[in-house]
Formats: sequence, structure tokens, C-alpha cells
Amino acid sequence: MQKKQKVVLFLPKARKHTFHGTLPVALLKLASMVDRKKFDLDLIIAKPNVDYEKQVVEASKGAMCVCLSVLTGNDITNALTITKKIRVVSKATVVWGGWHASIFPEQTLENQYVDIVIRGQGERTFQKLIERLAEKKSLKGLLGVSYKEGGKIKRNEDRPFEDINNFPPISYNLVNLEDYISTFNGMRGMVSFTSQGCPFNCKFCAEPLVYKQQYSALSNDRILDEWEFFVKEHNIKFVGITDDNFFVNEAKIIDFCQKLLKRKLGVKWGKACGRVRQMLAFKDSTWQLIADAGCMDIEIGDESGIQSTLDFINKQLSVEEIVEFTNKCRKYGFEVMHNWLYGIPLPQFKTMNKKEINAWIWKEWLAMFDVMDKCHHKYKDYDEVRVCPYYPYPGNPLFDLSCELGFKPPTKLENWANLKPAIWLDDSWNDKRRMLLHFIFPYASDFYAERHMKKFRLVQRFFHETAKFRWKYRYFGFPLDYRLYEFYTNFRMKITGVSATEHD
Ligand code: B12
Repeated sequence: MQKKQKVVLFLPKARKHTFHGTLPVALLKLASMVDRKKFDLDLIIAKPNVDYEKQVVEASKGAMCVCLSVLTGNDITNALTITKKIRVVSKATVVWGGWHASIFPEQTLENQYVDIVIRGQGERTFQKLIERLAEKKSLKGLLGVSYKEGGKIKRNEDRPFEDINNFPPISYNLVNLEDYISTFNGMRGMVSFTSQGCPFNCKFCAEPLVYKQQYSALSNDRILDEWEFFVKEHNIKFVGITDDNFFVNEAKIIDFCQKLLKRKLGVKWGKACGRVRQMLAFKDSTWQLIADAGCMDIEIGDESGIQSTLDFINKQLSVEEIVEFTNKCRKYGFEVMHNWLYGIPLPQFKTMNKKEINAWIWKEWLAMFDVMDKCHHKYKDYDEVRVCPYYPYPGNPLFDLSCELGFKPPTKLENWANLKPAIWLDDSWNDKRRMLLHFIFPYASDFYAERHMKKFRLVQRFFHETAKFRWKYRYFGFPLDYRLYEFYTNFRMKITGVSATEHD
């Protein structure tokens, strides 16, 4: 009998200073495509307290290929460090897939340590690639791959996007699932990825480049089989949905909720992304059903409080709809996770100097605050809010505009590891953002104060008052209270290991 070839799958470390505990969904899905009668498989994840570098290098010895999943960011540094070490001890073919490699296949392959790139949806291409590698066949005509041949980089045609129901269920037994159980809304939680792609075309998102506005969702029965397994085998109480867009098709959502109720799993769920306008068009009975089926929170991309910006980025959303949506969520008992962007490149920036651009961004912040005030009823209650600077991720019209505005995209793979926010944003915005998210929001909130007032120490009362003042007057100057807060938080952390607010 012929000796089995070995395939190594590796997920590098995504963040510089911390590890992420997110389930390695992409690699698990790829692993399910490996015919174990023909191939041995090693799945290695960068985890704390594990010498994962050594594991990958050891596993690569005698392996047919080592395949890595890489996002734009620190992944790249970690992936390259390890790939270099592999090259010293092994002749394994090095395959990169995932978002970064899909966006920049040519530039990724220009790096001497990468042999093959798989672009976009990976399952089928990966399955066919390892067959070809095992049979030592040429990659000519293999859809979805870019590769090197005779010193030249070749790009084969794209592989048509496939219905994800064609792929086998995830083999959860390949990992210790307990390692990936985390606390969501105070409950034992697990993530579930139920669809791939997004049918919309927001100008700042890489999705249209990678998945070309295609969308495929698992059947409701398949999703629920997975959830039933989570609940029955792992005592999961909450499922967080990591899809880019979960609430796409109202009829499917209705069927999903009805089937979920029928299974009597008693599981709560949420963190699911939806589009405001599309969800507002759902019938009231659908909203009620979603609530009855145990949904706790919904995530949306508000992006901007300025209508002309929302129109420019093709968000198909009005400022009034953000407020209407939030009120509707409140009525049905859902918490909203708001996501705001600032520093989005706009055509008028071409004729503005840096000072004028930063004055515009302040205008963006003020507009965002006004919408927040309307949504949060002046902090009587509290939704979760993320405020992020615009990063020029490539492959969309905003990236091209960013280049016109002076952004110089890295010309080498390794330089994408430290992508910075847009160059027209000066450093002061990051300071303000931290003050807003870490200090003003949690401390100004009446919700926070009501909950903690009784045990409020003097210093926290002081923070509550100054944060409220800052919020009321939109004031970020003289940050003495904020510096004191930082000092206090660090001090408390050192002494007790507990941070000063719940939102740090
Ligand atoms: C969970 C998640 C994370 C997790 C873990 C990511 C991971 N690698 O497991 C954490 C929290 C660490 C994370 C961090 C970030 N993330 Co994130 N994240 C996600 C999220 C929500 C789900 C990822 C997932 O599991 N997908 C499910 C799998 C099945 O899909 P997939 O990853 O696309 O994989 C398929 C193909 O890409 C391909 N494939 C993937 N890997 C490989 C490997 C090989 C060898 C092959 C052959 C194929 C292949 O096949 C897979 C199956 O079809 C996605 C959104 C999304 N829709 O994917 C964003 C997303 C991946 N994240 C994104 C971003 C921007 C970030 C951050 C920069 C955010 C931030 N500001 O901090 C950081 C980057 C960290 C870093 N690199 O330094 C962007 C990616 C943009 C980019 N150019 O890389 C996404 C797409 C969100 C978005 N729509 O903008 N993220």
C-alpha cells in the first residue's frame, strides 16, 4: 500500500500581544475536505502556553504541504517567521489561503517562502489541490489557485462560488472544543458560522473583492444540528453567530426560528450581523418570532451619522433608520451592537488640507454623537458601541481613493503586518477614541451609575461627573480626569487584578 501523504494546517497568531480564542472555523472546514484514507492530517493552532512554532516545524518534516490561513495584520509576521523555519528542515509545499492571500495573491507569491495561494472560498480548491500535489500533477487549469512556475507567477481562473451545503459538516472532534468555549452575555458560549459572503456592496469592505457579492447559507436543519450538538454535548447556553450578514432572507429566518423553537434547545443566541434597512422591512411578527426564539442581540454597521457619507459608501441606510432600528430592537428586547467608522475617505478630501480634513472628521464625530444620543436616550440604557478608524483595506473604490489621497500601499507582503489607519487621521483621534470607549461611555452612562452607584467610591463618582460633562459638551480637552482614570485602572489592576469598569 502506498504511504499516506501528510497535510499540515496551521492558524498563525493573529494579534501581537494576545491570543484569540476564536474557533478556527476556516481550518476546520478545510480539514473536513481531507480524505483521511489518503492523507494524514495535522491541525495546529497558535495558542498560549503551547510551543506552536516547534509543533509546526516538527510536523512539516516529511509533510507534503503546510497550509496557512492568513488575515491582513500580525498573522503575516507570525506566518512568515514560521514558514522560514519550515524551509530549513522540510521540502513541504507552502500554501497560503484566507483573506490577505486572496486579496494579494501575486504580492504574496513574490515572497520566496510561499509556493501556492488559494483565493476566495477554499474548500473545493484545497481538496483538489492536495490531490494534485499527491499525484505530482501540474496546477495548470486548477481553478482558484495562483502559483509559481519556472520563476513566473501564474494566476488560474477563479473557481465559481459553491453552495456551502455541498461541503461536509465541520469535524469538531479535531479540536478540544472546551478550549473555544467562552462567556457570552454571561453564558457558556460557542460561535457558529452559518453563511459565507454578503450580497451587498459597501465601498469600504473587502467582501465584494473576495466573494464578489455572492452569498450562500447553510440549511436551517444543518445549522440546528450543529447547535443541538453544542447544547447536548457541550452544555452551550449561547451561540454567537459570526456571519458577515445573518439576516439576509426573511423567509429563511422565520423557518429558522420556528425550527429552533420546535427543537426546544433552550439556547440563547445573537451577536448576529444584520442590515438595518433590510431588517426594518421584516414584518413585526418576524421580529417577535426572532425574540421568542431566544435572540439577545443584533450587530449593525451604522458607520456614519452624516447622510452624504452613508450614501457615498453605498450603505443603503438613512440616519433616521438607525434610530428607528435601535428603538425597534429595544421594543423587542434586543441589545444592539453599533459599529461606527471615522475617517472614511471622501472625494472632497482631495481639495482639503489636513486641518480641514480633521475638522470634517470632528463634524463626523459630532453627527455620530447626536445619533447615539437619540439611540441611547441620553444613556438611560446602554447598547454596545464600537468606534473604529478607517483602514485602507484594498480591493474596493475607497482603497483607490485612499491612494489618490496619499496612502502608499505596502509593496511587500511583510509590510502589511502593521497596517495603520488612514494617513489623514492624526494620532490624536486614537487618543480620543480610547477616552470615548474606555472612559466616557462607561462612566457617563446612567445605566452604569445606577448599577454601581451604591458601591461607588469617591473617585468613581468624580469620573461619573466628569464623563457626563464631557459627553454633554462633547469635550475632549484637558484630559486630566482621563489620565487619572488610566492611572487608577492600572493601579487597581496591579493590586486586585480587576479593572475599574466593566467596559475596559
Ligand atoms: C473570527 C474573526 C476574527 C478572529 C479570528 C480570525 C481567524 N483567523 O480565525 C479575530 C478576533 C482574531 C479577528 C481579528 C481581526 N479581524 Co477578523 N474576522 C473574523 C470573522 C468574523 C470570521 C472568520 C471566520 O471564521 N470565517 C469563517 C471561514 C470559513 O471563512 P474564511 O475565513 O473566509 O475562510 C475561507 C476562505 O478564506 C479560505 N481560507 C481561509 N484560510 C485558508 C487557508 C488555506 C490554507 C486555504 C487553502 C484556504 C483558506 O477557505 C475558507 C473556507 O471557504 C471574519 C468575517 C468573515 N466573514 O470571515 C472577520 C475578518 C476575517 N476579520 C477581518 C479583520 C479586518 C480583522 C482585524 C484587522 C480587525 C481589527 N481591526 O482588529 C483583526 C486582524 C487581526 C490580525 N490579523 O492581526 C476582515 C479581514 C480583512 C483582511 N483583509 O484580512 C474580516 C473578513 C471581516 C470583514 N468583513 O472585514 N478576526
